[in-house]
Amino acid sequence: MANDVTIKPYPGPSGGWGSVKSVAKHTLNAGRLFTGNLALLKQNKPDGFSCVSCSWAKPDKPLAFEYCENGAKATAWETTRKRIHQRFFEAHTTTQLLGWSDHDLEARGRLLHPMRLDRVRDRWVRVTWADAFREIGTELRNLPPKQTVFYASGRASLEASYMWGLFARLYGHNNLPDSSNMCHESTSVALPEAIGAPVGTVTLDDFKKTGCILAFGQNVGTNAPRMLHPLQAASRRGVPIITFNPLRERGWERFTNPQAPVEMLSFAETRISSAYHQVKAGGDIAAIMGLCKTLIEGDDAASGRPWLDHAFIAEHTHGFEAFAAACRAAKWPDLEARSGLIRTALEQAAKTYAAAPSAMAIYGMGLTQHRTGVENVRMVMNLLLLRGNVGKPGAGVLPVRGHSNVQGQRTVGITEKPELIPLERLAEQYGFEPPREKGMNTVEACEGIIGGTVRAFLGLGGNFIRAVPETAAMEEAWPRMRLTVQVATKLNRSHLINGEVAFLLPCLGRIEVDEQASGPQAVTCEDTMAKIHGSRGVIAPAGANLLSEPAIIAGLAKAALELNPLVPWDEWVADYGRVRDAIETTYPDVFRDYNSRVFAGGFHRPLPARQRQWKTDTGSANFHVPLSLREDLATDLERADVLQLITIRSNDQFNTTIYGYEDRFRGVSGTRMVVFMNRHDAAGRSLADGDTVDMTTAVDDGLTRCVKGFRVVIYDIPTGCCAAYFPECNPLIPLWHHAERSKVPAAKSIPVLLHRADPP
Ligand SMILES: Nc1nc2c(c(=O)[nH]1)N[C@H]1C(S)=C(S)[C@@H](COP(=O)(O)OP(=O)(O)OC[C@H]3O[C@@H](n4cnc5c(=O)[nH]c(N)nc54)[C@H](O)[C@@H]3O)O[C@H]1N2
Ligand SMILES: Nc1nc2c(c(=O)[nH]1)N[C@H]1C(S)=C(S)[C@@H](COP(=O)(O)OP(=O)(O)OC[C@H]3O[C@@H](n4cnc5c(=O)[nH]c(N)nc54)[C@H](O)[C@@H]3O)O[C@H]1N2
Ligand SMILES: [Mo]
Repeated sequence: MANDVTIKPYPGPSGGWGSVKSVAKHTLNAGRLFTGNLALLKQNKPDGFSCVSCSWAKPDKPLAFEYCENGAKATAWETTRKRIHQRFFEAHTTTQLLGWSDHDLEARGRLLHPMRLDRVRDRWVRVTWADAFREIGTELRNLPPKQTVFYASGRASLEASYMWGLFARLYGHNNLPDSSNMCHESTSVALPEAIGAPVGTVTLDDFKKTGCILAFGQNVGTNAPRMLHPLQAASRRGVPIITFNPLRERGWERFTNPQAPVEMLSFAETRISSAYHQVKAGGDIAAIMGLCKTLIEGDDAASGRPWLDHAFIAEHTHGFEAFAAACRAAKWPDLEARSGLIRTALEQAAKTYAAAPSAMAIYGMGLTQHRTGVENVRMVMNLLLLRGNVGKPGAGVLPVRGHSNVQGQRTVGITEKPELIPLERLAEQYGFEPPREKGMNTVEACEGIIGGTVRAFLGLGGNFIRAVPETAAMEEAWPRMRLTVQVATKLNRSHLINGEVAFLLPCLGRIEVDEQASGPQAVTCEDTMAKIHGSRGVIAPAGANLLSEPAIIAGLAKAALELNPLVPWDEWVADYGRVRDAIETTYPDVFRDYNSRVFAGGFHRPLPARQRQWKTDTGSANFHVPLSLREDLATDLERADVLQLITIRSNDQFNTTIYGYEDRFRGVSGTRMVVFMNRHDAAGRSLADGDTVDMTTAVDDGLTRCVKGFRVVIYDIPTGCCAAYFPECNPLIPLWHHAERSKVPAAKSIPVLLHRADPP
């Protein structure tokens, strides 16, 4: 429950004593001070488990404590001693539970038994695994495969993900939306076009060699805190770190390493960013255009050292002239107005970048979750290409992925795009005719659910209904589906709104020992630097009746599909090494000698762009001219009373999992119902700090979208933007408000109107 509300600026650095206190609180809350701490010693270690929080890279030589504040919270949350017993569901109908907060639902603890929804009594009722599989199998056999959706949240291992994707295709569809569709899909569209690689090119080693770091739209202190270590080291070497973010995120400002006793005892802080530019939400194209214009015109005028890497541009790129012409033609007043930054600041940033022998660009949801998400990423690539900053030491692009294996799921087949799958090989390996039509991504699945063409939804983890846009219409349409099945560790809102026939299947978490016929199993994941490594559970399972994700997928598949001797589901479950062999057969180039290499330190997936080989349509790295400097032509953003709402994560959450009500770095404690606003925007609306407002979406499509009861917090944020937390604000996002082509919901630029709430 939310407790006393305090809102006051936080003076401390990221990390530091605040982080130590927070870890202690969450470990104690989970009742896990001892075993939880022991588990932490194995976190991100070669003989231990891979953190279940973010996808940040695991170093070759891990620290004694290779975890961060938020990784520790994720471990405490999964390894909690709290359990949801059957009597809980006897005592609560799902309708009653809909009134509970996200925090309170998950805080009840781990799910223990498979359950079927009793619609008459409106309650979850315990069933056997055999009955659950049989009944779901019967339903699936009666449904048209093309009208079913198999969602995956990005946590499942490579083994489970491969089996999930194969199950979908054997069943007969490519409807495999995943959390990446709400996240880095803009990257997955933009980077292949630009450099022929779907993922980032930077490795941890590049941090040690880089001459400059540019950071756009990522919140390191909360969402990838272990990146603060290489950033701290780079800053200490004098590497300029230039950050673009509407909010002054503490992680990009300063850091105290909580694992360095001298630093802690002396309260020493390291400055992280050397320059911080509070770009307007959606202003990055204009800002980067300003940098590129400075570089190109500086180079035009240079008599001595060139500003651009001409040899690289000539040998390796395509489209430079058109891009350079667009930059020269861009007008500074437009760039300033769109970015909210002044010319001299952009010129200075460009000069710092131009002086560095190498540079890397880091980015996150602040770029991908815009209508121009794909173009934003292309602009980052333009900037890097101008100075040959790909495929050389210390240089490259670093999209910071979200879930711990979200990148890997794509690598082994979780995608709705059949062209990304070696279908011929699958056909040969398993003797079947794989479906060849494009499947549904997340937005398309939502459209199908609302429109009634999707009849069944199976979710491998996640909290789909809470994470997607258009909450009201989704919650209204969801129960019209025939079948909904959720595989989960903890109770969430997606388990309270159900299809006609519904099952909730509890699984082991990655931290738990996974005992199968051949002994305890290990799984594998791919991190944000495309490194594939092993993970072994270390603590006892939360319950004796839990199954692993591979075992659940195999159970479902066997019940729903005709027997196929070429797909040895049982043998795979008995020994996950056999799944890895199968993955290697399907993807021999990526997973060569998989079983032997992955547990001997892991291996990087081959990325031709790292060697300056460009698998693009032109055979070169491609420049791209942005279509517009504007974020959004479809909505009324130009209206003076409209603000662009950025939805953000607090320091006490992992996506829809709300650990608590403490957003330390932003100084908010005891509540999540706040909207951060610029002083002038508040004054212009006769609002003051502490006032309560409702928000509605400022679009004209016949639907009213509203969220109520947000406390105004006057904050250091550019005018024209405001910020509030995800997922509380998801009811405001129209389903059609998404990035062009990648269809990532534009959660960082929702046009909203604020209204003073009526007095109670
Ligand atoms: N502890 C914790 N760790 C996590 C998660 C979590 O919820 N909690 N989630 C995981 C997942 S799935 C993901 S995808 C990642 C998300 O990690 P991030 O990519 O950091 O995502 P957000 O928290 O949404 O923060 C986006 C940042 O972009 C900024 N921003 C917003 N709009 C703009 C813009 O127009 N331009 C620029 N330049 N900046 C902008 C915001 O101020 C904010 O700092 O983290 C992963 N790690
Ligand atoms: N407005 C707005 N919306 C957003 C975003 C935003 O920034 N703003 N971000 C988007 C992004 S980047 C993402 S990735 C999505 C996240 O969307 P999802 O991935 O769907 O959501 P999560 O909150 O990560 O899922 C949490 C649930 O996963 C289950 N779970 C946890 N561990 C396991 C496990 O090991 N196995 C299984 N089977 N289940 C498990 C638990 O039951 C838990 O309740 O949200 C998106 N939505
Ligand atoms: Mo994400």
